[in-house]
Amino acid sequence: MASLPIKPDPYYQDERVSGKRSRATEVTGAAAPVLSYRDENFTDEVARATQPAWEKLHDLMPDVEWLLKAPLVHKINRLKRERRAIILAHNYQAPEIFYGVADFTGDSLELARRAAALSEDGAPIAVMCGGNFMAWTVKVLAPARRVLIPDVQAGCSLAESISAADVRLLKERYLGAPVVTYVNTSAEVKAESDICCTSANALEIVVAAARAFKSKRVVFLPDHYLAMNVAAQTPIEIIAWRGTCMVHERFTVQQIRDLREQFPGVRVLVHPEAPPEVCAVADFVGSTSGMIKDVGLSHANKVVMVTECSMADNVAAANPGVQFVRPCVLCPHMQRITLQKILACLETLQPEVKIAPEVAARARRPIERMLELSSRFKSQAAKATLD
Ligand code: CIZ
Repeated sequence: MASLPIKPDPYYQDERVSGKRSRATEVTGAAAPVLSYRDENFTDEVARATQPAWEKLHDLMPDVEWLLKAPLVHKINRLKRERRAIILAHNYQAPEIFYGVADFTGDSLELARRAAALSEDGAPIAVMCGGNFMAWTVKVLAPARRVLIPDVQAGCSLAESISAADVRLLKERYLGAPVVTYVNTSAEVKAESDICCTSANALEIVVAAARAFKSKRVVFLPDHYLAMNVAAQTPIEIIAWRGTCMVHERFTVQQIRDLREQFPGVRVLVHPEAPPEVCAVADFVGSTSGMIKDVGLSHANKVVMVTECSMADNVAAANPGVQFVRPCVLCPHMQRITLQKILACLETLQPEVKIAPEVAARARRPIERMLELSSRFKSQAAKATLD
């Protein structure tokens, strides 16, 4: 695998911003304690309306935190209905957003698909709770819809590592090689790319792109570790960029060894944005959606989630009875999205995502190619299962 010079990542932060946590808590699934406290914000109506979310969240946060958050959840849900808005929340969003206000949850591919499939008349406004690149993707796929993002600064260290000019230079240098671009990029970078991929379909897309371009090599942008993890599974030469995810790059093999020693028999799930040596000691390597499926399919009763903290919390809440060990790292960008900002965004209908129409039109093609191919992979897999 060839790789290109390291670019400084302007978003790189240290422990003060991107906190590391490690917890081994069991989400019991027992009924949520009834909260008898009432004040002018936490009223009977709020308590009743937010009870379903509290049932999911009570093992993850203290009562006093919910008393402050539930009134906001209630206000957001009311305003959302009035505005006929939909709230999309990425798997990395905080549990009160994921379980409290989201209409759709999932990885960026699932959310983009959802947004594209919904009629713009029925849901003219989409609020994207996730990274700004996810909101750009929604806007690219549904240009007539008003797309809002509660905090435009919710970026991504991967997206910030590469510009459209970098991609143009790469295309000149590796003439004829298809450019496969991870979804964690700007619309401008996507516009220069041949096809997009997510962590759920990176290998299949690389293989399909090499075949379509009759090329023995593929330029894969911008995640260096994801590129290395793909390169380990195919003879295709991968030309990689030097971007990294500031969350997943921080996990180490030693950490996994220590966890295995502390929790014998634990099933270790690792995201492919983690370094290859960490992936090598995992029981399962996959995207956020892949991890969620693995928890259900493996029937493991002790699981280590090697990923972002909120993602691990959300999966734990959905799987009572499984003991989750969460040696997680907080994504400071995802943490920028808060209930207060979602409410403000619905009140003011700002900040709205705008993309120059010519950039959007060019960025749409590689995303649509990916969506088309990944539905083909899905139907082939379904057919293989039936056969
Ligand atoms: O595609 C996504 O949503 C990302 C960024 C990661 C994943 O594994 O789902």
